[in-house]
Amino acid sequence: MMNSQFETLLVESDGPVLVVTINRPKALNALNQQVLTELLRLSDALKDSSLVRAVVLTGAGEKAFVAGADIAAMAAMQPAEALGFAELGHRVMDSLESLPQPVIAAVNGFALGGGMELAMSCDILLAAENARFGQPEVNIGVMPGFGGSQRLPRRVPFGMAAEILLSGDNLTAAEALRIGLVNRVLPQSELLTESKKLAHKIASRAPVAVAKTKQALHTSRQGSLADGNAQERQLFSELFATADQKEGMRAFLDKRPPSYQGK
Ligand code: DAK
Repeated sequence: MMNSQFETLLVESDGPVLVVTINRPKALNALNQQVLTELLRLSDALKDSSLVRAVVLTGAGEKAFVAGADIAAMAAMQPAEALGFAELGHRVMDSLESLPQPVIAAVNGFALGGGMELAMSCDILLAAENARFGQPEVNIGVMPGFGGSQRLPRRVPFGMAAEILLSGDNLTAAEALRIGLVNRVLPQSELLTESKKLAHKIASRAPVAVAKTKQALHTSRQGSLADGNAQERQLFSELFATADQKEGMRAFLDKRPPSYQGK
């Protein structure tokens, strides 16, 4: 994954962990067409990468993760164009969510509107103390367009989602922790280190098992328990065709650490 392929993203490999930084600090990393297109391109490349085992997504600077969809770019849109923009946003969020690699959002400041939606398309959210979350779309005459009305009530209690979506108010990092939107709140100076540490831990586990677990986890938010369990049985059985299943269990029985190949 080369930095030179992107103008609005910084990508940096740390062994099996890829750190992706949205880099438009002058606009508080707001999501315009270019950022969205580049995120989609990155995600397409990642899904076939056997080198990257976990991803950390963050924003440039100490002020914002992503302050939203780009209001300047949206201001003059007519409905047809808005639909196209929302479709692009949805493709990006769906694509990140369905990556085989787990994605950790390291929320280093404002995560508003499209920024909160982007964070919610990641599997795990860690926040800096100065992080602020919100879906302020109703304040500017619109509603969430990148999945916020659907992903937020799947992550936090319905009434909390309703208040956040309908009031347009921001939440502090402590409030986001209390409602379970984020897993941990960390000093800004420790956010990236801790996010990478968790990513490295995940990257050390059996990769196919991690990917299938992520798939089952996301299925749990969609259909019935019976359908989810049917998928779980299927995915579980498929893992017994991997070398890593043999290795993981053999290593346990031999009392030594496993060495995984990702197949
Ligand atoms: N878009 C574009 N530019 C933004 C931006 C945004 N979302 N947020 C900040 N900026 C820009 C500011 O305009 C400013 O630019 P300059 O004036 O320097 O050129 C620069 O970033 C620094 O921001 P501030 O000067 O405002 O910084 P402050 O510290 O004073 O305030 C703030 C920080 C985050 C509280 C404030 O910038 C703010 O309120 N930003 C807007 C936050 C917001 O409302 N975000 C949600 C956007 S709406 C849809 C598709 C998508 C969506 C909806 C519908 N369809 C297609 C149907 C999604 C909507 C959203 O995400």
